[in-house]
Amino acid sequence: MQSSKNNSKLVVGVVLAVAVGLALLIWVLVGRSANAPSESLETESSSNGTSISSENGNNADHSTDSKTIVFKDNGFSPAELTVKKGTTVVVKNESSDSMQFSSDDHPTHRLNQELNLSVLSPGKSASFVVSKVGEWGFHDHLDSSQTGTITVTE
Ligand SMILES: [Cu+2]
Repeated sequence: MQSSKNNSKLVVGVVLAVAVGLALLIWVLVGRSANAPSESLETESSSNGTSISSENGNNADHSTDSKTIVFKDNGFSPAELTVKKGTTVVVKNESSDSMQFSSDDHPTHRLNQELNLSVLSPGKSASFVVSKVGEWGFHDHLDSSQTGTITVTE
């Protein structure tokens, strides 16, 4: 009798354990499948959100990838520059005189007019974005002996 009681207790215990195990398993599975879409939605939406903003940020960073040409009393530095199409080229006047960054040819500046900037006093800078692939000569319009070349690639 005692052993059968113990056996039935054991059986009840095993059944309970299995039932609890199954319940846990179902809970986990249901929880996962229920969580999975919402999680992926959340990550999708958040990754979309962040990817859009970060892509925009990155694209902005990439598209506003910028190179600087410094103009000093001894000329342009660098005088020869290769950049990708879409690059912003910043021209900074660190010389002691005003200068005017201009496309060749002097004095008409028609080779690539996107390079033409207005006069920069000492310490000032300005920029332009290159969109035309090619090799473009430039000069300081106020001292046309100062020259350089921007090569724009795809
Ligand atoms: Cu000129």
